[in-house]
Parts: sequence; C-alpha cells; structure tokens
Amino acid sequence: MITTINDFIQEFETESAITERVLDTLTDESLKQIVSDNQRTLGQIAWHLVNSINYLSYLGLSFDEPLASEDAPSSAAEIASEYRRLSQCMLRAIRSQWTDESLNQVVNFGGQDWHNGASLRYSLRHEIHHRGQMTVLMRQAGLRVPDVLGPTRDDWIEKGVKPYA
Ligand code: NI
Repeated sequence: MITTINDFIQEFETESAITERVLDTLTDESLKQIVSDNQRTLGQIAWHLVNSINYLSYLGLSFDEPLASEDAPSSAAEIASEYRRLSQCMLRAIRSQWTDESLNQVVNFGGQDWHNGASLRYSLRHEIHHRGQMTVLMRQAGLRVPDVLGPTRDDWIEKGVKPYA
C-alpha cells in the first residue's frame, strides 16, 4: 500500500529510470521479437507497459495531454519518448490533483473497488512485471540488456569476472 504521494513519486522515479534504460535499448528491428507463435511481440509488450499509464486517468486523474494510443508504434524511439511523456503527464496529474488523503479514497473500476494507494502500487508492479518479460525477449533479439537491478552477465564479463551460471 502506498500511503503518501511522495513515497509513490520516489518509487516511481527509481523504477522509471530503469524502465527508460530498458526502452532506450530497444531497436526497431527488435520490436518484432515474439514470445512464441501467435503471442505478443516485444514491441507490443513494451507498448502495453507504456499505454497502461492511461489506466490511472480512468481512476479520476485528468491528464493535460492526450493519452497513449491503443496501437503500438513501429518506432522504438517513439515508444521510449511516449513513456517519458506519459510518465510526466501522470506525475503532474498526481501532484496537482491528489493529496495523501486521496490515496485512501476508493474508486470503482471494472466492477472492483480500488484504493487509490493500492492502484498506484499495482501500477508499479505491473510495469516491473512487463519490464522483466521484455529483458528476456531483448536477449532473444540479440540486444545487450542494460543493468536492471544489478550488473548483467555482460557487465561481469567486461570486468573480467566469471559470471554465475
Ligand atoms: Ni499487463
């Protein structure tokens, strides 16, 4: 449960710096990498991560810029820049429209009651979940995965350290 706006902003900024590193590593070609036949592509998962920020606007926050589109762009640079735009939009909305008290309010969404604090926490976990899926597909697409929560295998090799299996 997130109980203060500041807690959320700090947590979001820590995570979004990592997400930006991951998104900035994508190439247009890599977006076509698929999980398996008839499953989502890396580009669709990346875009799902980005346009899920829209959901916070359905909880009563009003964004001062257009929401992210439904369809995934074919440009990796556009996905990364839309993530930055939407994130800033969402943070501006939270800072200007919610107080710590707002986090205790309950909003009915899709037939379920959601505490705003729980929704913010869910949005962080959702981003982390899909980011984890992305890094596997990025490896399969031949990209070098950036540091997410510690050095990568490539980082160890570069330092001359034998990576753990
Ligand atoms: Ni999802």
